[in-house]
Amino acid sequence: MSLPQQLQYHENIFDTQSQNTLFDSLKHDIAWKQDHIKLFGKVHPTPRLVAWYGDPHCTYTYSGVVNTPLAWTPTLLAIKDRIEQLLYPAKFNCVLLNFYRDGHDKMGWHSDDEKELGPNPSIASVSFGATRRFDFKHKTDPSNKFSLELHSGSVLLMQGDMQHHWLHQLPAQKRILTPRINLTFRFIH
Ligand SMILES: O=C(O)CCC(=O)C(=O)O
Ligand SMILES: [Mn+2]
Repeated sequence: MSLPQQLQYHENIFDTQSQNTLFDSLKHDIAWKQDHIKLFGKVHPTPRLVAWYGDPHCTYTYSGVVNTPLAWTPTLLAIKDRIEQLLYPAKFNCVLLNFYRDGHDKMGWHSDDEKELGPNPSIASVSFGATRRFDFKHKTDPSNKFSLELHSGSVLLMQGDMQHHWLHQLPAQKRILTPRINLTFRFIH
């Protein structure tokens, strides 16, 4: 399948041993927290754990929650350096981390179109742990859709007008019993 030109998928950017080491250090060192969302007046825990790191000015409103970034850790800086080298001249100044404990955890349809990201954001999505499916659906033609398998050690770059025209989701896959960590590196203006 050919990908839209605003997408690049790179596999094995981190070798197997680095994938394992990075997964473990992120699992233990990141300040994971449980967010909540309000749906029809009822408060629900979001079906994943999250964390927000970056340069000090990078406050970010996500699903109605204002997030102040925690300071970069050496592990996060090392991953960011590798991604910036791969995607040169792209630069990132913050990262949203998601911890999917098993295949019940998920993220629903959305675009990364928060105004802090500017009109055509470049977003680099790094995965460690379980392989999960990632779905895209065109906003005005929902029959136009496709999926990717995001493997451990991979980097998916979404750029250009991708967020204007497409939604994405990480669906539940209830047979998956093992965890996955995803990092989306972003640039806040
Ligand atoms: O977990 C993923 O692969 C996607 C995460 C995502 O879309 C986001 O953080 O905005
Ligand atoms: Mn997203």
